[in-house]
Order: sequence, then structure tokens, then C-alpha cells
Amino acid sequence: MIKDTRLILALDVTDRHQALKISQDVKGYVDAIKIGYPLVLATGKDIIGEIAEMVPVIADFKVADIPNTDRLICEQVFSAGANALIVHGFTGSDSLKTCVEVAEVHGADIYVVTEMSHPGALDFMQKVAEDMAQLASNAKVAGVVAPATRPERVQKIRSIIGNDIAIISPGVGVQGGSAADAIKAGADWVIVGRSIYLADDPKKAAMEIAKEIKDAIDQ
Ligand code: NUP
Repeated sequence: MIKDTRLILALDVTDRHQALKISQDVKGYVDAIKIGYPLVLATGKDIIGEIAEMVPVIADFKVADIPNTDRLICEQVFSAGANALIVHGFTGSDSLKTCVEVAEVHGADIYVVTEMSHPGALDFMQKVAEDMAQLASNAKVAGVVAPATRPERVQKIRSIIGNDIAIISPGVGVQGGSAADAIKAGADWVIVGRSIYLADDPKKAAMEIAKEIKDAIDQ
């Protein structure tokens, strides 16, 4: 993923025309568009390739299965045109290794979830998040997903993975996190959904967050 605005749009709309319109509008202001079950289940997997023609696509399917099933899922996602795929780390090294192998064949990237951004992540995930960050680092994936809602955890995860792999960070806006704080804590990209796609003017909202990120870097 080319690092420019350092903003990723989470496009969790369920209408095909709206999805394509917003993608066209924010093109140039986001480095990637993350799409997941809401949009793909509503419109079909061809939407992946349609959006990828405009902006690189990260497929957020949080893949979490045995290696053989993971392989079948990865092949479908990358054949559909996704540039990257988000997978879970808790299934362990063999499942992750399989995802990385399929991604390599397609010239695509894998991002591993460490600790999620919502409050429930404290129930189970936070306890093993650092181990999953280490697993991701060992597997030489493109990056990990870490919570903008807890910048101190972004910082901790950065200290584990070093600077070789990236951090993409959701939880900005509606979930309470700040784009500037996440970037200052060590995130390479922030992921923003509702604050952009529910705005009256998604392009303007994306531009404003991109500016906030730039100002945080320039400080
Ligand atoms: O830990 C995570 N938190 C999170 O919100 C991992 C994610 N993949 N996400 C996703 O990021 C979530 O599914 C949604 O697509 C996006 C955040 O959207 P919003 O809260 O900015 O609307």
C-alpha cells in the first residue's frame, strides 16, 4: 500500500451504487478502501474488483479457520481482486502461514488482527494481543490491526513488531479514537468508517481527517 494520506476508508455500506459513488468521491484522499461482510454479502464479491479498479482494496473478512479452509477463502478473495486481506491471529501459525503463502502468489498483503478496538476486546483478546503481534511479525506479514481507541496499546504493539511491518488502526471517530493520537502512537494508517461514509459530504470528511493526520505528522 502506498503511504500518502495514511487514511483508509472502511466502506460498510450495503448499497452498490452508494459504495461506488463514495469510492469515486474519496479517490485521492484515501490510500485504500476496506470492505467487508456488510458490502460483499449485500452486493456480491464482484464489488471487490470494481472498487479495486479505483482504489486499492483491503478485504476485511477476519479469516479464522484451519489452513485448508483459509487457503480456499484467500484464493477467492485475491482472485476477486483484493489487494490485501485481514485475518485473525488466534488460529495460530499454521493458519497464518497458509494465508501468507496464498497472498504471496497473488502479490497481495496480509494484515493480522491483534487487539480489537471495541470494549469487548478486553474480555479475551487483549490478554493474547502481544503474542499475536509477535506471531504476525515472525510471519512477515504486511502489518497488524491495532486499536485507535487505545493509543497506548498501539504504542505497545509497535514496540513488539518494530518498524518492519505496518500498523493499521481502526476506532477513529464514532468509536471514540483520534486519528492524530493513533498516528502519534505509531500507526501507519488509520481506518475510518462511519465518520466518512455517513457524512453529508464523504469527500470533505476524508479530506479533513487526512489534514488532521498530516498536521500530526508535521508537528
Ligand atoms: O479492531 C477492529 N475494530 C474495527 O472497528 C478491527 C476492525 N477491522 N474494525 C473495523 O473497522 C470495523 O469492522 C469497521 O469496518 C471499521 C471501523 O468503522 P467505524 O467505527 O469507523 O465506522
